[in-house]
Amino acid sequence: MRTSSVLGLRWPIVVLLIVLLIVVLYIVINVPLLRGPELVQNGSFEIGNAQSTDLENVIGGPNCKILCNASDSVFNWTVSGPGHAGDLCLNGQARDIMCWVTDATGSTSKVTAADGNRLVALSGIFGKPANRYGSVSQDIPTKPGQLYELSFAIGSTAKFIDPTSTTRDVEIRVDVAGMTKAFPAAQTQEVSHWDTNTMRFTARDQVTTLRLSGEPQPRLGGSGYLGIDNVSVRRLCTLFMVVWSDC
Ligand SMILES: [Ca+2]
Repeated sequence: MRTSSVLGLRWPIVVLLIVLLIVVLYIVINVPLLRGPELVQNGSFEIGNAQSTDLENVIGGPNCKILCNASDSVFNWTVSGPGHAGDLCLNGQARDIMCWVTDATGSTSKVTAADGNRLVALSGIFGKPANRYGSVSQDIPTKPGQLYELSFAIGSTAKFIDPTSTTRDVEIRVDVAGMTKAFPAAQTQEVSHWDTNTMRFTARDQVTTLRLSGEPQPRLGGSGYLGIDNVSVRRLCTLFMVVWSDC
């Protein structure tokens, strides 16, 4: 008895190949792709006024510029924070809300940048509780309904633990497009350790505010150095969307 065949293949094998082809095609057209320009300006914190000013001085050695609340030293970013209790800049704003490391390569702290030669330590330079760490935020252009991917690096270290704290468990909280998500800093034995984290969000407005804040992990209440660098937001499209909607 003869068995039906296509190109010499038995029908069950032909059906299996067709199913596999459909599955592969489905996966390929639905794989998310990063598209379009970088939407975060100065995401690596490389650009700004790195000189000492009347308000904000650069401390040599760690090469840290001590920022006041609402400082304009780091271009494109809005910086804020409560700083240290009772410690104010000459303009009356909170002092040491965070530390902008202006030359990581030459820093005596040996904390390196994740990208380039500069980074921000949301913890500031003088030890303080993590509930007084700073935030960086930026408005980025978005399209309502469009999917985006945020990526950023969190820096941690085995050094610089606040002596008044018994733990170093800190995190960066992201607030974007109505979403909030916390990313713990890694425990490390290294002097300078970076982890890249990603998060996807769907824009609701034509301008989306991205905010990254240093804070203690809720149950642990830690303290210590908390770095941030290399912040990026790109549009995210599937191949299907690229072909059919020019995403
Ligand atoms: Ca950088």
